[in-house]
Amino acid sequence: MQKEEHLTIRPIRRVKLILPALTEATSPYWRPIKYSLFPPLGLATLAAYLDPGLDIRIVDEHVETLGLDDDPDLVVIQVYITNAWRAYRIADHYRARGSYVILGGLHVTSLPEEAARHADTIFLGPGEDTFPTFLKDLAARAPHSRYSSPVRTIEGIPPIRRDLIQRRLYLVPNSIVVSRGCPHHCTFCYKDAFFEGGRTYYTQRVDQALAEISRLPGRHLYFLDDHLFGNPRFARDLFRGMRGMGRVFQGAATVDSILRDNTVEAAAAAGLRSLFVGFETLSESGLAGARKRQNLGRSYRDVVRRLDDLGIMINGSFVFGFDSDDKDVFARTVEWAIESGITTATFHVLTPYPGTPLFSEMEAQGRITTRDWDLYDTRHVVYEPRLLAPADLKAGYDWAYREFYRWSSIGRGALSHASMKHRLKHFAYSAGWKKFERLWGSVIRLKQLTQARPLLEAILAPVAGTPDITAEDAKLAPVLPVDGDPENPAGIPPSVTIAAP
Ligand code: B12
Ligand code: SF4
Repeated sequence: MQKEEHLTIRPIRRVKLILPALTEATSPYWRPIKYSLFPPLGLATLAAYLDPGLDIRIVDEHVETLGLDDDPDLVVIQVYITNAWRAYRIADHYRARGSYVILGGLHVTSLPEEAARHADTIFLGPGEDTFPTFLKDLAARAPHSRYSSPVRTIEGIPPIRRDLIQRRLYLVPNSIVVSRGCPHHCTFCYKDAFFEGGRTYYTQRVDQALAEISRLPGRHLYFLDDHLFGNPRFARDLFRGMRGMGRVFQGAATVDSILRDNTVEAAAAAGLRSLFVGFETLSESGLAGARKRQNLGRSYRDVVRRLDDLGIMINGSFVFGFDSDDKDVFARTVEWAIESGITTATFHVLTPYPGTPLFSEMEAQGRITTRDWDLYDTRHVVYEPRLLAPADLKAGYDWAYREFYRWSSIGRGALSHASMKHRLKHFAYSAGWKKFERLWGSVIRLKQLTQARPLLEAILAPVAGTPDITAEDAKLAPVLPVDGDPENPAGIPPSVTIAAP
């Protein structure tokens, strides 16, 4: 549908791209270091489509104050579920001042009608095709009120406008994504709703990904891909290309992709030093209910051992509140994580995001207890659990964090590794992440995160004997066939993943 009020659109000279802060920013859960990790990569990706001659600003409200008394001609706002209310308030404000306001991102895609009330134009799905189309329509003074992304590719996209990112405000300015989506379909995950109507998993070209990596200064990289090993051929070619670049990096992959072939060895040889792994639950029926087939029947012990042998630290993701979870789930999970030597753990309360199969199921069963999106942060209980009272689920979740990050637990976890160096790294990384909140707060206030980066790189230095597999090994690694998934013509093995970071 075309906008009726298009004649009132101002000529576009000043563009403001905003990542609003979640309401949590003022709550006791606020952890400054968590929100000073990564810059707004999605907005910097979109900025690359704007005429570089324009006055363009990216404002990330997590790390800087958002001034509201300016008059940009175009305001671009990224909406996650937890920042939705804040995003709408900012949008309403700028519309009242005559700016042309557009909203996009995950939450807009899940609930377009809700978002449309606060925007001149909304965007569903990824923006690499729709945003440039919109810019052309806007220049012709005929923008539509809604764009849905029909084309799914990130091949040949313009270089991300990293120059618009204030690197010194982030511990990890070198975040990067070389793929979009994931080959799997867990019922609680955002991704099928977000990528509906097109491919739900696709990668960059290897040469372009390597070019993007070589543009990044320094040593440390963080791949934010949902599943870095999602396409093993792509992953191994990428890691082969990265060898010799002197990088250390972190990323996320699934349980089965770690056990499947030697992609993980190729990654280690290229500089992988810590991996986010979506274990989610130790319960087979929990996994089956979440359609996390990729984890089913896999040995979590073998995953831990394999990563440990490669000197790769593990950030384990765990979800509480599946229908099979009872009061014992917290102690069972935390004990397993500590004694297995998981370096850092990310716990979540199961959260049914709108648009997901989990949300539809729960809604149909009348189990959704609130639609206050501020509470959909994986720390609050927003539905009626089966075998637990909501208060017990919340208390168990809080207990799990406290217990896992006790000094004694950190010590016990560290001691589970064979090498002294790995023990020390475990201790430093785990304690550094959770035990020095006030110190991080001061470093951030003094804008000294750049000084902390070498420390992070030192902790991520290789443990003795990181394997050095040859390019030939990587090429010959087996690629398992896939059972006729029409979304998976490249033969990507069925694997698992990752919930929210
Ligand atoms: C990095 C990250 C974070 C970082 C920082 C985010 C940042 N600075 O951007 C940190 C650690 C702070 C974080 C925190 C949280 N996160 Co987070 N995070 C991610 C992650 C892993 C990557 C985001 C990213 O950079 N993607 C790559 C870029 C290129 O894509 P993009 O940002 O989506 O942008 C594209 C499109 O969305 C679109 N687009 C976006 N905005 C707009 C606007 C317009 C106008 C247009 C045209 C297009 C458009 O165009 C872009 C290019 O295609 C995603 C998972 C994922 N794969 O996206 C989860 C994810 C976004 N996080 C999620 C959640 C739940 C959280 C937390 C609530 C979790 C928690 N318990 O702490 C918090 C709260 C965050 C908040 N501010 O509200 C969920 C969101 C679910 C939802 N329905 O909204 C996700 C999807 C993870 C998941 N699997 O569930 N997160
Ligand atoms: S494996 Fe992870 S990213 Fe993929 S669908 Fe499942 S939860 Fe989502």
